Amino acid sequence: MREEELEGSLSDAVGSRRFDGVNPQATGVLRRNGLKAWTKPAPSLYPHQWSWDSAFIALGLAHVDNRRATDEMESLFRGQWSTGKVPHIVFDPEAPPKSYFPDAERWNSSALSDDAPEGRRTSGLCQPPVHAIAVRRIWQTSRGKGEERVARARTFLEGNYRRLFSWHRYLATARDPEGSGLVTIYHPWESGTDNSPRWDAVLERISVGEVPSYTRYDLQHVSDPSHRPTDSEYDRFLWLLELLKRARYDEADIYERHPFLVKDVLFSAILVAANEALLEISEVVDAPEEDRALIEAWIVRGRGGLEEQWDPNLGLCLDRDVLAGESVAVRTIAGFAPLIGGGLDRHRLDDLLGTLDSQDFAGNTDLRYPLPPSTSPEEPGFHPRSYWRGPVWPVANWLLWWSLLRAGESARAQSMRRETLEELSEGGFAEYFEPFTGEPLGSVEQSWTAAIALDMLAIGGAD
Ligand code: 9WN
Repeated sequence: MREEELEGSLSDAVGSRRFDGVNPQATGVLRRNGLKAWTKPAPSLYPHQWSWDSAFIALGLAHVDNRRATDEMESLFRGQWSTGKVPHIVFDPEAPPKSYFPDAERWNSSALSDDAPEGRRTSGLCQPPVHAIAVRRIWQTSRGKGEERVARARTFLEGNYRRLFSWHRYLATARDPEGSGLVTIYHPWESGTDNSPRWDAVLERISVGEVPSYTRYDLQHVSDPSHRPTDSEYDRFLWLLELLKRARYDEADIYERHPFLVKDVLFSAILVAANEALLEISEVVDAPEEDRALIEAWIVRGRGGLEEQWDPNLGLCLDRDVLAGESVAVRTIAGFAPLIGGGLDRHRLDDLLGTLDSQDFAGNTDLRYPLPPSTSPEEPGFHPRSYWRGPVWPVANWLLWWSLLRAGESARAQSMRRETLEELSEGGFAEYFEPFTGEPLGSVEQSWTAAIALDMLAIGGAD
């Protein structure tokens, strides 16, 4: 199904009987996590504004409160760097002290870089660019809701188009000097799948130098430390941060000497899908023809880059370790990147669906629900309770569900939607779930879990 048809089903949004209770509960989570103009990803574990969380949150809010959805995005964009980079965290100066580490002081980005924004403290990294997809959803949900609301949405699009364009241009240039169509990340936090075994080999190669002492606060907010990355993973995360600071967050400097440079296929595929959304937005705002030509070229280049990383043996797309000059052969949900990037021929689509339905992922017979674990249970690095090493993440289900819809795979999409909503009805809006038992893990009341449920409910389907 193409996005326009999907949009058609938005306006008829038939709330499903079976999941009647989910909508008010999800709305309640977003209300409770909401601050004045933006929403915390979780009640206490994440007290600042996170980039891709905010985009998903806006996508969900678009169905219940358009004004809050636009505020969410505008507030995040106030943290945008002059290079176009949208930082992965915009810090809340009013967050309780000692509630999250690394904090604004540790990043120290405004003192180290002239590119950092004025009046806002941010991290120096970025996260996958879901933003244009959310902005398009805000536009779509305004349709048919009266002239005033459409006019407001159009003004919002006009006011934010340039920000989105410069964000995507930054990713297509500073993060892809090779012109490969694939985005280079500098840190596992940029991938959004922080401790995934995708990064193990690259991280192992790095010798960790002296890291100024630190205290982790994240472990206070989960019921069991095994849900979160280990201390040794944190030492590596913090060491990479020190190196980025030494480079004063300068892209050329980082590219020359940083030990973690990886072409992330999931990030790159999200950029392709976001560029499709940006193309539609560019039409609404009547952007210059040369912008549109560039966006179209980024889409083609991005899809080409993903195809280059296809691994026929695993039936998945693989990240590329730039420094080692090789692909990272680990089976994780990131391997479905080409499905998210879209525009596939039947043959490649069937390859991916075959892998999705296999014992490696959603076809694994021991699963509580037929939903893809973040890492394949067949991988040596798999761990069913540890964060991105195995648990099922509803937000990843959303990405696959939405991509299946766009690919015209409505039966599979329906199943992904139904099973996700079942899992949430049973376990609440947890950050992630144990794949074999459905036990909720990580933070409770995670905002993006609630947000994707709202989007799935609004788009509807036969339950
Ligand atoms: C580090 C906020 C973020 C998500 C990431 C998820 C986790 C942070 C952390 O939480 O990362 O950025 O402290 O673990 O991995 O995807 O954006 O929900």
